[in-house]
Amino acid sequence: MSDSITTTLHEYVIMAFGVPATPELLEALRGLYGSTGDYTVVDTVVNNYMNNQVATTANGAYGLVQMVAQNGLGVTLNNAQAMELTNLLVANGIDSWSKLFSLCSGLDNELGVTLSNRAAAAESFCNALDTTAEITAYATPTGRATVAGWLAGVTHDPATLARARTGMDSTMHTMFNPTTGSAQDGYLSGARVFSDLDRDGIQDSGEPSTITDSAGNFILPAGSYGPIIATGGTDVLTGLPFRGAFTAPAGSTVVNPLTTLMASLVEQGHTLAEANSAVLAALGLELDDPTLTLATFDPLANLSGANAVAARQVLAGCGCFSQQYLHRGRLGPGRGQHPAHLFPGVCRGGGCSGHADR
Ligand SMILES: [Ca+2]
Ligand SMILES: [Ca+2]
Repeated sequence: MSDSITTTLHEYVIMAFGVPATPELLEALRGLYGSTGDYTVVDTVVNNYMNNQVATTANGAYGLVQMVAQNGLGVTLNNAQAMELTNLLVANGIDSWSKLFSLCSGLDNELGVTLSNRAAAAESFCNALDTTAEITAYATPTGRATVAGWLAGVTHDPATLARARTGMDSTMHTMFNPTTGSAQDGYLSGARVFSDLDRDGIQDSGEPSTITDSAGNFILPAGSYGPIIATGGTDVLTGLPFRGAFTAPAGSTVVNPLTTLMASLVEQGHTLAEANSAVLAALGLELDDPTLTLATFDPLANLSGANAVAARQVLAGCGCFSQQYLHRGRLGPGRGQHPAHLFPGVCRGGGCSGHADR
């Protein structure tokens, strides 16, 4: 169910906890609302909970104001600012936690949009949290920290909400399970693979990383829910060093030139399904198995059997992009290239057929 009450309750839970409500918590809060038809009981719960936290939080009340601003609005306040804001709020009659929550919930500026976008992402998460395994994983400290990081990536920018919602079930799977996959031009051995949690194209400290084995396989730990980037290593088909960088949308099980195109589209706010269709259409490809996408289809593993034709077509597409763009550095992460600009003419006409059998 999506209505203004649900949205408001999600906003309140985000401000208090920094993570989405579980279906169970949301239902409990809706029950409190339903018992009165207004927020009086919910407000009492909010005030009791937050007042209990004051004693246990560093910096007391203004430490909690800092937390609410960070969790809900994405605003970082230093101690002095938090103290000043707290005094200002109280001086203006915002003298209870429920009044503060209500004030934040009603903001109609960028900060308010951040909070409502986070509530929308939280609602998607809450709706997708529907198996015992997911609920159990979310109840662990690591699970909650992972999801808090995911939610903190949502701002007033609608693209951040679209990205957070993209493939919610597979996003959730990646949050709570290791990601296994393979890096490929030919398979890339000894390549560095990392999860770009903050999506800046650079491997930062704290971002999970690993090195591919001799067959190009990698395992990233649970919580690696950002785009996957592979650099370096050796192409085991040619024996040549790989000097480029490939990217794949979060949750992918392959990283290759075509996932790089998909990742670029997803980064612009397209869904995984849209990105998959766009790349397939641009290259005139069709996957025989409709449950697969380019983010999960391993062409090198399908060179014989039912998917052989598709596999050869995908490799042909990979080869074309490798040759014409990636190796010239025109499609590196952070280059800001729109894949649509790269599509016309590629893989049509001369110069490409030779890659089909590589
Ligand atoms: Ca689920
Ligand atoms: Ca990064």
